[in-house]
Amino acid sequence: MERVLILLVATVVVFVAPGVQGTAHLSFAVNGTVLINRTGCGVSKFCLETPTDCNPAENSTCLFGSALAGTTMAPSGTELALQLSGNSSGYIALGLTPDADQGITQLFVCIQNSSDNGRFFFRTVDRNNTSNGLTPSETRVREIRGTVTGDIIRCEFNVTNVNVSNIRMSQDTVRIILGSGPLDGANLGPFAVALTSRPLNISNMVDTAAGSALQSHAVLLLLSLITLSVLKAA
Ligand SMILES: *[C@@H]1O[C@H](CO)[C@@H](O)[C@H](O)[C@H]1NC(C)=O
Ligand SMILES: *[C@@H]1O[C@H](CO)[C@@H](O)[C@H](O)[C@H]1NC(C)=O
Ligand SMILES: *[C@@H]1O[C@H](CO)[C@@H](O)[C@H](O)[C@H]1NC(C)=O
Ligand SMILES: *[C@@H]1O[C@H](CO)[C@@H](O)[C@H](O)[C@H]1NC(C)=O
Ligand SMILES: *[C@@H]1O[C@H](CO)[C@@H](O)[C@H](O)[C@H]1NC(C)=O
Ligand SMILES: *[C@@H]1O[C@H](CO)[C@@H](O)[C@H](O)[C@H]1NC(C)=O
Ligand SMILES: *[C@@H]1O[C@H](CO)[C@@H](O)[C@H](O)[C@H]1NC(C)=O
Ligand SMILES: *[C@@H]1O[C@H](CO)[C@@H](O)[C@H](O)[C@H]1NC(C)=O
Ligand SMILES: *[C@@H]1O[C@H](CO)[C@@H](O)[C@H](O)[C@H]1NC(C)=O
Ligand SMILES: CC(=O)N[C@H]1CO[C@H](CO)[C@@H](O)[C@@H]1O
Repeated sequence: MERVLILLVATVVVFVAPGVQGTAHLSFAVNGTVLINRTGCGVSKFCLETPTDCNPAENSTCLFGSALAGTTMAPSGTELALQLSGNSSGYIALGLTPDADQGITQLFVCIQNSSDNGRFFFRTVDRNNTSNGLTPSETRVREIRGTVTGDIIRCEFNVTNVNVSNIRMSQDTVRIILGSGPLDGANLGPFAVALTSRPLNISNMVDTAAGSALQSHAVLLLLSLITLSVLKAA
């Protein structure tokens, strides 16, 4: 009986996650297609990239990350759709942290195993701000998709239960960190931060934490009112 169950489970895992490895807190999408581009940047999703404004769909040197916040607030918090694309013979990673210099960063890591034909796999780790040490975390991640083409790693995934409260209480602002590192055998080598975003509102990634989009709407309204009155006066 047990053997049958194990076989069944193994079959399901192989069916759901062809070519990828995972642990219990990770679940992979059936469809491995990964399309990452700038469509919606600054409008529906927040984008962070180096070199400035590079498009991961067009330039393989582009290290790119994006975050899109769901409109419905689940009881456990906002659901984020995250994307990551970059060139590395080891791994690229996107981190969420309230403060890049303090506490802990939740890192989502997309990896290619170059000693196994660039096989894609995925991990979650916590990065210690001070020591830069990486320890495995149990952060739940859903709908993971990943591909490796040459040294270009592309992945996207959904984080359900973004818990920044275990980093610093009662804060709904978050910074996104992008970076990369090598794979040392079975372990992640040191993480090198490439860039860090401004503070973002976690339930609305496109706005800054201070709600500047609201302000810019107000400014636009004001400008159109001024324009109208100038036109009327003329
Ligand atoms: C996978 O997703 C792509 C892009 O959304 C779509 O064109 C394709 O039909 C999907 N394939 C399967 C098997 O669902
Ligand atoms: C851009 O990416 C989105 C998914 O994030 C996809 O639906 C769309 O087809 C892509 N556009 C192009 C031109 O590849
Ligand atoms: C890709 O990015 C590199 C580095 O910024 C730049 O030199 C190159 O012109 C870009 N290529 C394209 C096709 O945009
Ligand atoms: C990609 O990274 C590798 C090292 O991992 C480097 O040799 C190569 O030049 C890079 N390619 C591009 C297009 O940046
Ligand atoms: C991933 O999260 C985004 C943003 O919350 C949501 O719109 C999308 O439906 C989610 N995708 C899946 C497959 O659940
Ligand atoms: C982070 O690393 C420092 C220095 O190694 C250590 O003292 C501290 O306990 C670590 N913090 C956490 C939260 O693991
Ligand atoms: C968030 O993390 C804290 C500390 O690890 C934990 O006590 C709390 O239950 C977590 N919240 C959720 C919604 O998972
Ligand atoms: C990478 O692939 C090699 C060869 O298959 C394997 O021995 C090693 O354990 C893999 N590394 C990881 C982190 O899975
Ligand atoms: C974050 O965005 C949400 C949804 O748009 C909004 O209700 C909230 O007031 C914002 N928080 C801050 C600190 O701007
Ligand atoms: C320099 C710095 O901000 N260190 C912080 C790193 O994170 C630990 C644990 O969260 C804090 O206690 C330190 O103050």
